[in-house]
Amino acid sequence: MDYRENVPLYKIVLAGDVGVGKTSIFQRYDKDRFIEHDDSTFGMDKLTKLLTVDGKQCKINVWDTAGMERTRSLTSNYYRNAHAVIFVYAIDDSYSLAVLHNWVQDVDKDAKMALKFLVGNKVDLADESSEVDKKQAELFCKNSGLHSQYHVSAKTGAGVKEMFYDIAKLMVHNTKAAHLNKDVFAIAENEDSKTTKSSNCC
Ligand SMILES: Nc1nc2c(ncn2[C@@H]2O[C@H](COP(=O)(O)OP(=O)(O)O)[C@@H](O)[C@H]2O)c(=O)[nH]1
Ligand SMILES: [Mg+2]
Repeated sequence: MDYRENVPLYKIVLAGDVGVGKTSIFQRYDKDRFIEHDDSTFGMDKLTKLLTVDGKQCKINVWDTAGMERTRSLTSNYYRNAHAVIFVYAIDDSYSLAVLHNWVQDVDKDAKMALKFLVGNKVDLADESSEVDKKQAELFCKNSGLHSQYHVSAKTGAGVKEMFYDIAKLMVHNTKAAHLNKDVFAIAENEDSKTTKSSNCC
């Protein structure tokens, strides 16, 4: 489908420390699979999905860091024109939540218009090794101006699809998001030939 058709496209980027599960969330959403791996440079790139939200079609363009956060080489281009940023921490690692304030600062600089979300990944480990309690996460959301929070497991798939759908729904109803669209269309057209792309309708 051509991006110039009248289907809004929303850029959603994943942010957060190495090892929290960004690539795994991306893959779970992309291909509904989980690949156990130890190599944190293992990374994906971008995907596009077509969704129908409240009877309206939209596309979401999800970006993964592809391991660039390891060398702190994430450029402002990564965040530029993002409609939404999902800050990921792992529920078994309280440090991964603590460091997110650095990421929020970058986003506030490079993607001022973006809506910000928090997601606690690895909820499948909640019984054995949960380190972050609900209150801590809530406080972080409040102090950092985040819109809302989710809990998911890339391993089991719990909550992943629902999170992206919910964010897409917020984008569809967010009038500010419409202003960014022209630029994101251009990015998507440029990237189209070299990205991981799938178009699944939910
Ligand atoms: N138990 C569990 N492990 C996960 C989950 N998501 C990712 N992992 C593991 O966490 C490690 C880091 O995942 P990765 O997706 O590479 O994180 P990234 O560096 O943020 O992209 C890998 O060993 C994954 O197998 C999850 O939901 N549950
Ligand atoms: Mg990764």
